[in-house]
Amino acid sequence: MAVIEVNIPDVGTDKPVDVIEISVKPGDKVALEQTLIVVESEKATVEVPSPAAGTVNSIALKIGDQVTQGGLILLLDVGDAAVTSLSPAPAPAASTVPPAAPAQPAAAATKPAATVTRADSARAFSNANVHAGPAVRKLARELGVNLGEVVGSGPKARIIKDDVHAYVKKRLTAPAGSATQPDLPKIDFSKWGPVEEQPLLKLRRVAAQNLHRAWVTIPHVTQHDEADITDLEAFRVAENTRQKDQKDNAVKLTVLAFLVKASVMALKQYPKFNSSLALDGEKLIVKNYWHIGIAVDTPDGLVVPVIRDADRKTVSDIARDMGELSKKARDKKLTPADMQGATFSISSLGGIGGTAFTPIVNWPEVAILGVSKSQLKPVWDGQSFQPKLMLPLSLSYDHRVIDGADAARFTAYLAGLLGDFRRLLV
Ligand code: CAO
Repeated sequence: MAVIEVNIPDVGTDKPVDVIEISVKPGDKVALEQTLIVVESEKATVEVPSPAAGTVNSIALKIGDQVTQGGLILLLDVGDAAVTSLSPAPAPAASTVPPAAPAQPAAAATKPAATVTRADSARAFSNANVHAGPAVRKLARELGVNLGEVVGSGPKARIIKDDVHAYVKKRLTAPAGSATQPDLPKIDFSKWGPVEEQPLLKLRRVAAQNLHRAWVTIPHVTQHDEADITDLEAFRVAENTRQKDQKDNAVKLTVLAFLVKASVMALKQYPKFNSSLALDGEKLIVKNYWHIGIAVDTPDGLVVPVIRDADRKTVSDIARDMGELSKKARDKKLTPADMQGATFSISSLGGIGGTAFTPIVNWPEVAILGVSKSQLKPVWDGQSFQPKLMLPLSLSYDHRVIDGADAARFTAYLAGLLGDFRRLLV
């Protein structure tokens, strides 16, 4: 009987590496090249194969140990073999090997570590720097799972096979077309204090899904600008007073109604903002109708009813439509048809406050206008500062469709229209 020492081979670094898995136990019979342990450096996970067939006599390491080349791994009873000490050639962990990589040649006792595949090997994603053993890595490779997205439930957050299966199941059962949530660890908040669980209403869940999908699929940029609405506001207030004095059923002209009208004119001037990107990404569908979605805040969540054919309506018509739609929204009486077909949306927080925000584009639209609270500001007219009522505009857009310069032109044009509202009449 001959017992040999099996030592840590050259794993491509002089620094200590962590033992992250011990794949055998004393008494196990191992075959030539069967994995004995797995070590992990900053750059790669490396399986250390057995340099000979035999029976594990004793193991000199435990998980978490830091080891360097030459350190003892285990004693192996190899029967009548003549050798007394072997450093096996390391094999890269299964998942770090590109699928088409040729098999490594059989181990030689002091083979250099040229066979170690680094974490940056040619794969769409690398599973090298995750905490998982070879069997789990193999399973992940077979299923095409990016272990970086899997949360480990084993000791020290180690990924086990059940975690991979649970991840695949979750991906397969996600609603079609929904954006998948990254796999986040479940947190027990009650560890730190009392909590209560409140179920989310369907409306809020659907809105969350839509917002998430838009956020992850659209490269968003927000262009900020200001419009001088001093004259517009003076006109609006005077007109509301005049109408109220004249008729009982006068419609209140809102800032938002003027914004809808001005936006339609800007959309006509810059038609790309009134388009959708085809799913294949190869064409733009430019719409020759102007239906404007208005974000309405309700106790159950955000809804976006649509003012149809806003180009054919007066500011009073738009104000009336908006009043009816927001009432319907708050009374939960909106139908799906009321919320479909918008070509551009406006989200106004002006009645509440704030100086700017970044609205999320309401896919399949390509832009959305955010409006914050107007403020009286000193504006230099070339000779002196004048008090001007400035309205903050925040235009978020899909950068695949719209360039920054286009967005700056759009908001400047819009600000110009609001600054001289007579242009809305022509
Ligand atoms: N700056 C300053 N004041 C403004 C303003 C602005 N931009 N816009 C409105 N106001 C004032 C109005 O003058 C009005 O004041 P008075 O009551 O003194 O006349 C008050 O705010 C309410 O305005 P309004 O009745 O015209 O309503 P609105 O047009 O601001 O808003 C609606 C209507 C449906 C858009 C709004 O109720 C709403 O739901 N807003 C929230 C939308 C939202 O949640 N967006 C976020 C989406 S992203 O999460």
